[in-house]
Amino acid sequence: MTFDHPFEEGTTLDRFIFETTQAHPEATGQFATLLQQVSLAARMVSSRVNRAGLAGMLGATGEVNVQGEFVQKLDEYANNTFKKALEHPGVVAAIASEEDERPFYPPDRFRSGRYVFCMDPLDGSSNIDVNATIGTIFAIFRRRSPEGTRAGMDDILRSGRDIVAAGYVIYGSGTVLVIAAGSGVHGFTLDPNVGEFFLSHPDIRLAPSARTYSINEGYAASWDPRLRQWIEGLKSSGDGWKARYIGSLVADFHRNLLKGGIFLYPATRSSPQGKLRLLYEAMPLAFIAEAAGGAATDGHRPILDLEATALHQRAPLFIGNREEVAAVTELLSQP
Ligand code: AHM
Ligand code: MG
Repeated sequence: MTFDHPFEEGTTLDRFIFETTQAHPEATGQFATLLQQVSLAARMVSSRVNRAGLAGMLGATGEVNVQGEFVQKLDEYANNTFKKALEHPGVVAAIASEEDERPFYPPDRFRSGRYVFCMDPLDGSSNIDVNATIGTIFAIFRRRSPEGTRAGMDDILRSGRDIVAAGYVIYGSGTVLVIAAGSGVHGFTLDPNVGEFFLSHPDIRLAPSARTYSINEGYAASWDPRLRQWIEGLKSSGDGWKARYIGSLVADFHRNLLKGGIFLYPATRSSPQGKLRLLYEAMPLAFIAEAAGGAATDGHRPILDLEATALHQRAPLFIGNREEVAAVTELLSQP
């Protein structure tokens, strides 16, 4: 999707969606509705994340909270909220979620729409208890089977090149929604008083050079020795490299996207395929990285060239500035 005039800061997400989809007369409105529902779910999760400490205290005893609802774990809440927002308007055919073993299909009373939504509803779950930044990551595919019929695995297990849009929401000191839908990468910040996202980061391009590396160095002993050497090289280069690792992929990626950097989650001895999931962590962020002028590989091939063969498949991930991603990939691809 492209548009022929730049958006100004302060444009609402709603207006952005309206203008970008209106430029496509063939659009049915499903994509616009899908994004609006994503925005709604993100605002609901954001609100819950901000109250989590309180809700958690009351919920720890298995009590009901002040609203009389049973307190759910935040990741379950996020999972259910996104599914609830997306199941009824006739825009999705299937939802694949990190939280669900099997895909979710909209109940028969709703129309099965055009898009497949793959998500990690609350990434960085180990950060929940300590109030550090967490987020939602998603990729959107167009289904292969006809609309109105029940979708199947064939609609979900796809090549990263089939992604039509991807995005993430970070719930940090502010809530930011970043979206790539074919017209560049744009970031919107939630104004909690208005309850709307406003364009705050138009046309994000990766900073031209990287000086931040993000990797869990606690596992260094079990990395490929060539990777260990490469990281040691950065540290001893005197070029001003900094290590930054939040332990929330979405937050580490966001920082590197805005400031320049490389995030690495390599294979380790105990996880030969790394830890991160291909369909709803690596692929969407790879789509965004490429759209912002960066790159992402599994150490051998571009992430977007991979084909998912299982819902919860893992892949090593090297993502960020092109030059650094290319250097690591070249290194690891050697026999
Ligand atoms: P999650 O989806 O269960 O939260 O796990 C994925 C998270 C990523 O956000 C993060 O990059 C990674 O796990 C951190 O793992 P580690 O603690 O092994 O460094
Ligand atoms: Mg995750």
